[in-house]
Amino acid sequence: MSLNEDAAAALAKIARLQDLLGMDHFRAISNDRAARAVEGLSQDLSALAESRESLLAIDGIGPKIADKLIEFYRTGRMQELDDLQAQVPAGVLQMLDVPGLGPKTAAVLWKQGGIESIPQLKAAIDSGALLDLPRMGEKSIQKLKESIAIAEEGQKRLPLGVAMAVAEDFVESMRRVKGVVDATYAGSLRRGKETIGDIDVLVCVKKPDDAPHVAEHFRSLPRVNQVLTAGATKSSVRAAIRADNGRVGNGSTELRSKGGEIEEVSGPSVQVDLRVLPIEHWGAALMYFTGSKEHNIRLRERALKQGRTLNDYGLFPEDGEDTPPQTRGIKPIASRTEEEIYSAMGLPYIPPELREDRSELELTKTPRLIEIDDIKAELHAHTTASDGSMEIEELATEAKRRGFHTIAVTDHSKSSAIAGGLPVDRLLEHINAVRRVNDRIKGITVLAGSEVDILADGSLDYPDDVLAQLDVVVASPHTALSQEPSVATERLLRAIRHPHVHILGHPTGRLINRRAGLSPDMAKLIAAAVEHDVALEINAHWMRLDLRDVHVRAAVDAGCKLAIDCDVHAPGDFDNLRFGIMTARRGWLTPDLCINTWSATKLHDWLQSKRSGGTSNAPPSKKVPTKQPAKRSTTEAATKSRTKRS
Ligand code: DGT
Ligand code: CA
Ligand code: CA
Ligand code: ZN
Repeated sequence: MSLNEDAAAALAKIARLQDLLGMDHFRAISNDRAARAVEGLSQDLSALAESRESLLAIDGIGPKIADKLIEFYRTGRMQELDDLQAQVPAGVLQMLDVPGLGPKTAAVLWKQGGIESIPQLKAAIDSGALLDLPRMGEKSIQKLKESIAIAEEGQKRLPLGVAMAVAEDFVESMRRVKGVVDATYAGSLRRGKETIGDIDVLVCVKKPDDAPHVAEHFRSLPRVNQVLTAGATKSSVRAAIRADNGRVGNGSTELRSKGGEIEEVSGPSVQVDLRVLPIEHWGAALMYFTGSKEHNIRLRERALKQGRTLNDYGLFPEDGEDTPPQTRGIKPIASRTEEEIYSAMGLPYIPPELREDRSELELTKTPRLIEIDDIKAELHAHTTASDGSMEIEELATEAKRRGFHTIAVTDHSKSSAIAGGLPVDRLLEHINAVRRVNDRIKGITVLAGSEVDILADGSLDYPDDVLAQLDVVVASPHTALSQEPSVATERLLRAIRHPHVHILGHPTGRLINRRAGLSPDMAKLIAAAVEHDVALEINAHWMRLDLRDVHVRAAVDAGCKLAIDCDVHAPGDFDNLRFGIMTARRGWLTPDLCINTWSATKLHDWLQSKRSGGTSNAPPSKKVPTKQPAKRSTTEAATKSRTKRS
């Protein structure tokens, strides 16, 4: 499927380059026509490209195009495309990707205006120089300006937490529309990827006649500020991301303090794609539009091997016909639910977060991945003592309200001066204050900890005898985040080997879309963490998600302990837990390896085990009412329930 799409894109690009370079327009037309033919193919190109004849049988594909497709299938490239691209400056190629900027206009800008990049184009618009060129009037320049703004915005992928708030708003609105049976988000958002290209919303209707008004309703929702395409069953819009919506304005102070960067990453709008579907093939469509493309490709290959064909309408018997089975009245083998389809293909249900073609089709049963209700402790939280917004007691009360048996107070250490890090004497007072709250409050254990800076050389920001008095030590890098990978590895290894460290906090220090952070040798860190019994943190804030999914997977494979923590600075930060859970699930994490899922006794014993010197005066675990929350099977329910309680 993605092969078809990529091949079609390559042909379309050839056409645009031919027009840009002023070559024979008829050749451009035939490449463009072929691109659309390939895009509309119901069969995968990989099956067709084996025989030139079957390609030639397709309307719109002649001998030259067939050869290009075979070349693309075999090598992943088209020589002709490479040759054309070599004749055009890189900046002009980028200009071609601006929606609404056609090749003829680009040619005028480039050849006659000497404009070779988007920044140059913007400058020419601002200076009024564009008006001197042919084809350029006030109106077309205004349109061009808008298109550039959209293209630049579109290049940014949105952080998961930002996209989620928008998507849930759409889904909730669509659920209330008359005739709608169900609505959900699919795509990368449902898979819990750390960034989202666009939001895919699926709506299920009982009667096909309802589709047009449902789609119309979608396009007129208050967030919609531009309609890109409008159809009865398909529409695309750009939707506003408002800072006053949900958790967007609710980031931690640590992150917010850096000059409104959250507004900046959020960007003003995001594309939302809608598909309206009948209930009969809801499962097949949900599966198809959840992706990933790579997972879908593997599934289709598997179906073909089983003598079947899988598409967004269902799993059908393969009969060698070119026309899609659903248009010929063929009854699907399975189509209503994802479970049915996976099952008919001899597979266990595969949770969306695993659908990345990372060996998930080798599973023989659905793994019991971690869920939000498994989490019983928050081990990384700040108070007003450093840069948090809550007093110790408020924090503890909020944690208790959310059903945790343990909350660790881990304010910043002395070197984090901007974040109000505590010098040793104030830390010692703070420990006492935490102990007093713990004595007073019932139903939750409040632990005295610290988020201690890992200094550039890997030493910790407090002396050992001070660290030994803490119940929990989260060691995190906050500065020198552009160190060489080998230096970063040694630095973090040193922290892991420190006998008083329990958790390595946000190990790389990256901020999504903002800062790459450290690139240590993760395999070495994981091995050391296993050896020294240190938990690696998945920081649940959507701007961090650090560890990232692939590193979680490596840690899980190595049997490394993991912590999922919200790095709480404000009450709303607890709501970010779901994003940490999604990341953990993408790393195939089961509850046992996650220390936040353990019973109070098990967790406190483990923390204590790193205090064998006996210097700690940690409080004993408290009895907490054990109400076991309902287990949920679907991701959405699993990751949402905690926020619902707030
Ligand atoms: P994104 O939006 O870049 O974060 O990633 P996705 O995975 O949400 O991708 P998107 O929005 O382009 O498409 C949503 C899902 O729909 C995708 O994961 C697979 C499926 N899909 C949509 N169009 C196509 C297509 O033309 N070919 C294939 N293979 N799959 C498609
Ligand atoms: Ca998407
Ligand atoms: Ca999409
Ligand atoms: Zn922190």
